[in-house]
This record gives sequence, structure tokens and C-alpha cells, in this order.
Amino acid sequence: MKLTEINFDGIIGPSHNYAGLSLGNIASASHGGQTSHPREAALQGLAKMRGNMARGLPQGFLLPLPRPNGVLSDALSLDETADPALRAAPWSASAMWTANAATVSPAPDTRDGRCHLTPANLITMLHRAQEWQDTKAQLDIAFGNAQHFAVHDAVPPAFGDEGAANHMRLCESHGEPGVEVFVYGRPGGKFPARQHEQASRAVARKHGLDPARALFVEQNPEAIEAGAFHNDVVAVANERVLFTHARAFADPQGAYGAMREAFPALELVEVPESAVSLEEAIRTYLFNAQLVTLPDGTMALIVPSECRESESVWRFCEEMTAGNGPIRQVIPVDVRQSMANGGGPACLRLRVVADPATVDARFLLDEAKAERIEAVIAKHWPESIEPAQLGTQALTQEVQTARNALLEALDLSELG
Ligand code: SUG
Repeated sequence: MKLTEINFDGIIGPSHNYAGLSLGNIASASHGGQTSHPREAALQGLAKMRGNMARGLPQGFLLPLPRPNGVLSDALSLDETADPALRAAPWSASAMWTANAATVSPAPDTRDGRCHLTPANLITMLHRAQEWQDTKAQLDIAFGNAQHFAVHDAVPPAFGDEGAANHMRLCESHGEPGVEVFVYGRPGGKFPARQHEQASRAVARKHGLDPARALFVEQNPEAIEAGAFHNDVVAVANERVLFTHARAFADPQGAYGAMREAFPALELVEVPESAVSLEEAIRTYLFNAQLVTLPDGTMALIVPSECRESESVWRFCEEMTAGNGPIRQVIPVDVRQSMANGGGPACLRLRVVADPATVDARFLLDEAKAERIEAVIAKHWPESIEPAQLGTQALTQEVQTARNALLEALDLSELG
């Protein structure tokens, strides 16, 4: 059994559009109503996956969900008299952000020694609340080997759960037992707190985590107010390292202390407000990065290219890599189409620690498959979508044909 971290990226779906649906997500609100470019978006996502494969990292993917979602349209009796934001919801390609697909507790952390996955209910936003059943259908196939995996149902309402975006894991190496850190928001602020403490606690119990190795930490309400609608916008962990903005947690010293007590080897890389302001961190998504361990054992931070263009952020990155810290490289990637909806490199991936041989191979990427996916995207993904096109018969047909072509190319038509 060779446990390794596999990143499952969401293939960006053919209905990718900017509908301004996410209150508290500044990029989504500010790009609402603009023209999107689904083909370019999906190719950017695929290029990121290929880049990581080329760095020697195992790569998987999850598929776009069926859109437009007729079940949701029917349930809300949507017609042209309905609010435009409601009418856009069944079209959302938001499942691309697989950091919100599920919370994953690797086998070494759980009571029964299996890797546990709980799809996130995403109940705070209508366009996201429609995801989990279809996401679970994929997880059931990809992680269908019940000897190694347990896939649960989502936490019931009214406790909001947004999955791995509010969950970090500290460990000596991925295959060893870890300390799982759940970050929740306290409701009552200007913007919704999407991750509820009781949802996190329910997931930890369901996964059979040792209570001494599961921490529950409150997110800084100021961070939520500044646009960090998920904790992964202001902090990311990998193995021994926590890379965080100083204003990520409500009680930073208390949070670090609890982490150190449960995991004494913690290496903290804290970015002070004086180096990068919270606002600039959120604008550039410095922390919405993939912090990965490369095959040579060093760590790299894969950041959105917006970081390269920010004077303060890039200065910090250069100083950090020039020093003696654990993060040795910072690698910018272009995921601008996703970024315009508030989704950086980390949002686009779900980390699963597993032996790749135990995962359904149809969800694992290699270069030949990447070429097949690229050909389908190039042929079928719409070049652009204007908001007025949502709801039209022509776009419905184009988007459905595109997804079906992808399922066929990947031998996954059973998800049709
Ligand atoms: O849930 N944006 C997503 C972005 C999710 C990012 N994920 C993580 N941080 N892990 C959201 O707010 C915008 C859709 C629109 O406005 O059309 C959206 O859903």
C-alpha cells in the first residue's frame, strides 16, 4: 500500500459563466454579468493539471455536473418571470471548485483505517447546494473500493458545510497519521459564514477521527468580511507547514498553540499584515495556492499569476524563497477564468491521500488522457457565454452535447 497525495481537479464545465451569485465573494460579485470563456477556462485548468503531472505529482479529476440542472429549475418552477440570479443557478459550473466537493480524512487518521469522504452540502448558496448528490455519484464510483474508502452522505441542513476548503491536515508525511484542523465561521457578520462549526464536528465524528487529533478553529470574522468566504483564501497547510496570513484566525495565537500541542513539529509561515495586507492577499489569492511536496522532498507553492503582478505579494514570495523557510519555490499559473469567479489553484483541487491503485483509474490523469480531454474541450466547449444566453435552447444543447462527449471520451457515460 503506497499512500500518496492525489489532487483531483474539477474539469471546468462548458457552462462556466459569470452570474455574480456568491455574496461575500468579491471576484464573483465584481465580474457578475461579464462574458465568460468556457473553452479558455477549461484549457487553463487542464494546463494546471498537466503542469503538476510534469512536476511528478499524481493527478486525478472530477467531471462537470449535468447542466442546466432541470431538477432545480422544475423544483423552483423557473420561468422568465423569475429573478435572473435564480434563473442562472441551474447553469452554474461551480462544481469545478472541487475543494468544496468533499472533506477527506485519509486512512491513517480514521478509526476503521479507511479513507473517509463526506460531500459538502454547500447549503449557503443555492447554485452550490445543487451539487452534492451529483458529486457523490462520482465519488461513489471513483472511490467505490469499500475496502479502502467510505463515501458518506452530506451533513444535513441547517449546518452549512463547504468541504475541504475549510479543512487542513498537519502530518509528518501524507501517508502518516495527521492532525485535522477544521476552520469554521461564526454567523452574524456582513457576509454569510458558510462553514458551520457543527457541520465540521459532524464530519469529524462521521470520519471516526481521534478527538485529540481533530481541532476546531474559528476563522477571523474580519477575514470573512474582507472577502475570505472560505478559509483556503487565507491559509493553506501541507505536511508540517502551515502557510497563513496573520489575520486568518479569530485567535491566531490560540490557534497556533492548539496546533503545536497536537502536532509539535508544526512549521509556521505567517505572513504579517505589514508585508501583505489582508485585502491584497484576498485580491491576489496568495494563500489559495497549492502547497505541494515535490518528489525531491522540497515544497513548492503554486499560486495564481495575479500574485506575480502584485508588488507586495511578489516581494514577499521572493524574500521567502531567498530565506531558509520550508517553501522553496513559488510557481505562478494562469487560471484567470476561474479567478474571476473567486476560484484559485487551491479551489480547483480536492486532495485525497490514497494508493492510486485503489482508485477507479478512469478518474486518474495521464498525458494520453489529457490529450483526449483537450480535444473534446477544443471541439465542444463554447468559446464564450454572455449572461443573456443562459436559458436558451441553443446553449442548452451545446452544453449538454459537450458534457456527453467528455463522458464518452472518458468511458464514464454511466454519469450521463
Ligand atoms: O463558492 N464562486 C465559488 C468559488 C469557490 C472557491 N472555492 C474555494 N475557495 N475553495 C463560490 O463562491 C461564483 C459563481 C458565479 O457568481 O457565477 C462562485 O460560485
